Amino acid sequence: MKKIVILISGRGSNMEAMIAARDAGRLPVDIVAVISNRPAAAGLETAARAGIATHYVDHRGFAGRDAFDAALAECIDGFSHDLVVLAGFMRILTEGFVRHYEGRLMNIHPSLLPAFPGLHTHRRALEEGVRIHGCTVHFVTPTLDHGPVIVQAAVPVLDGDTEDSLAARILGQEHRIYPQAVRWFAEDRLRLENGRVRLAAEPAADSALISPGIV
Ligand code: NHR
Ligand code: GAR
Repeated sequence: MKKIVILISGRGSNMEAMIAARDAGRLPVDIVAVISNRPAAAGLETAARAGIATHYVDHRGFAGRDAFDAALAECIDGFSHDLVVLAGFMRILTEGFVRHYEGRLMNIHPSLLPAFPGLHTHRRALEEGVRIHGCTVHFVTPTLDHGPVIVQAAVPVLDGDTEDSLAARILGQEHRIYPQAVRWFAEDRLRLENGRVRLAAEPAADSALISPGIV
């Protein structure tokens, strides 16, 4: 079973969706740790209540991004793991950090990338008057919010929407697609080819029952 470390900064509802999916048998992973850059993140308590190891590495205690990222990597690498999942993690990561986890670092971003990289995506979508908005799970690369797309979900922007109503509609989709993307990783079905993510077909249900040479 693959092991994952989840990085959060706040509420942690995407983390909770993964815990729920794991508990329901829909996400075959060990969640070995939840780490926050904010000591007061509500998600740390949720994770601890679920019996998961929690840590924080407070970015305010470091002179710069390199020093923070080094301490964060040390904390992460203290746990044996296969994948690092950014779930509402709010610090931009240095190139060195990202390279260290290349191909095993995922993020969920609250827009249909490449539209609206960066912060305040719902406000900007409303300002631009787009009719379709959404969320994207991608592998993280050094260029912010530009890594290969794994899966996206779209929602309509409705008349009268506010930042909050739009965020809530999209969050419902985040909770659906992020556990799905992590499940594909856990099943070894994601491959990078020429900078694009390929999803391998689901193995046939009975393939594990047939051993080569035994008929
Ligand atoms: N790091 C790299 N190198 N590449 C990515 O694609 C990353 C990343 C770090 C985080 C998540 C991202 C998002 O989904 C993410 C993707 C934070 C900021 C930001 O501006 C922007 C995008 C994302 C996360 N953070 C401010 C900073 O100075 C702090 C903001 C705050 O603390 O509230 O780091 O949107
Ligand atoms: C989510 O909408 C996530 O996509 C977004 O923050 C929210 C976190 O919610 N991420 C970013 O904006 C990253 N910069 P959660 O803590 O309840 O999962």
